[in-house]
Amino acid sequence: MKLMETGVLYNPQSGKVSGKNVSKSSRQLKHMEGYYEDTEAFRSMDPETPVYEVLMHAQEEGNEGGLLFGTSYLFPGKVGNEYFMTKGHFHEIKNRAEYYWGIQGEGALVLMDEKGEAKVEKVTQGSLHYIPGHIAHRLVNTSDSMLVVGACWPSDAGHDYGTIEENGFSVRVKEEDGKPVVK
Ligand code: M6P
Ligand code: ZN
Repeated sequence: MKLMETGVLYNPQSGKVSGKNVSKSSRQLKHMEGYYEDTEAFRSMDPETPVYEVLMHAQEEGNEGGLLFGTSYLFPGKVGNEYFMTKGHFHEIKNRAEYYWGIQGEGALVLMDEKGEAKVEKVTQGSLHYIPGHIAHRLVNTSDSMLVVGACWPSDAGHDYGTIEENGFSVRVKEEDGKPVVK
């Protein structure tokens, strides 16, 4: 029997996923209206400023039992004193869990349950983060270089952005005296 190529490549150093069934999405500041606390600082910035990009390998999107795989690239930057972050989400099918792992850079993973109780984990190269179901998750880049984080989650999990858009996370990660603080 001949060994088959999968047609997909993963570079563990850079997190790059390429080849078959791989797509890329980009978020700029203009996609994040209302997410940052300092609305004046937000308005003074170029709306085209890149905040993060996601490479995703989707062999079977939406299927119960399937898995999705991706890498998030979060640019360094701040809006006022609040670090660049992802939108963050609960899963649409609420009990669906997810793994995140640090590939490059330094940051924070904000986790919040449905009552608004938050927990923040430090993300570094090699750190592994298990995100149980019913927990909202957001990445924050607390460094001045790119934060690269891998992810694997159930194909049917879906993204509930609405709950976060309405209520936000109960904590924010900001820079104070040159260091990240959770407030
Ligand atoms: C990870 C996964 C994706 C998610 C992406 C960006 O790669 O959790 O499902 O879409 O991060 O995060 P968000 O959807 O919150 O903007
Ligand atoms: Zn998720």
